[in-house]
Amino acid sequence: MSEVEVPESHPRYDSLLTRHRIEAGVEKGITSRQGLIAQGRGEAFDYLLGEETIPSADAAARAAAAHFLLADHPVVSVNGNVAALVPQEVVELAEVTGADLEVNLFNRADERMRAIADHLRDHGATAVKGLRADARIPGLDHERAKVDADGIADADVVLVPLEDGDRAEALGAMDKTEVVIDLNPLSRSARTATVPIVDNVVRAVPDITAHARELRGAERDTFEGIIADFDRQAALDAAELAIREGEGTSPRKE
Ligand code: PTJ
Repeated sequence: MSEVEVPESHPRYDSLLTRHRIEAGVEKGITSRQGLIAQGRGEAFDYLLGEETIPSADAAARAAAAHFLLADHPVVSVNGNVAALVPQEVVELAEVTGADLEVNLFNRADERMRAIADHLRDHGATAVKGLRADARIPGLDHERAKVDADGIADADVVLVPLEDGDRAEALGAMDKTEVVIDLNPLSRSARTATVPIVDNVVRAVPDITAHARELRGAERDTFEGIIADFDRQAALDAAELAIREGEGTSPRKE
């Protein structure tokens, strides 16, 4: 037994653990109640994907790692769901790639911003941005526009997991390279991203880190080659096919 009262051999163990973490996040004031709804939506797509990283998502994670390692200033944007599901993993990704961590919320509240920053520090983060909010993303009229001048506003590459389409488009308009993790290949954020990773954050974030560890120290040409070879439309199409037809996925877990 671990965090949840079911054995790891249970066919729905990963899914139950993920649900439990989101519930615990809500109880701790880290995750919004809307985060529960987002989780349910993501879970449905993940079920259809076979709850595994399909090859096109792994290729996208590798391209994401190459972008991060080539960047002057990469930033990982963290919301309430990400903080609850993968706090340790985003800290590790930031460490391996030299990225900043910035809290950015759709349902922004000072208390929740601080709770998330503290939670990330409890998991080893040394610096967490987002609380200063001294810059704005142009063209957005909701709370997600609030960013740090020396964080997302200054970044050339931004990882935006579980994003809403508005900010994805606004960041794209600022000429930033956007890596999006979203289980829905039809979502506006996935369709806007430079690199859409159609996978669960619980698998995708460690996958980017693993690729970054392997690629660290490689020549610039290697990163540029991986980026040039990645076909974002093919990745979206492969994910949609996998969801519609179970193409390339393991039998779905009941
Ligand atoms: O913490 P906040 O205030 O910033 O709010 C965060 C949420 C997620 C509530 C907010 O951004 C939101 O409402 O998002 P949406 O519009 O519901 O979009 C969430 C997207 O993420 C959907 O396309 C889901 O399929 C997808 N998704 C949900 N869970 C996961 C996921 N994608 C990857 N991994 C997941 N675990």
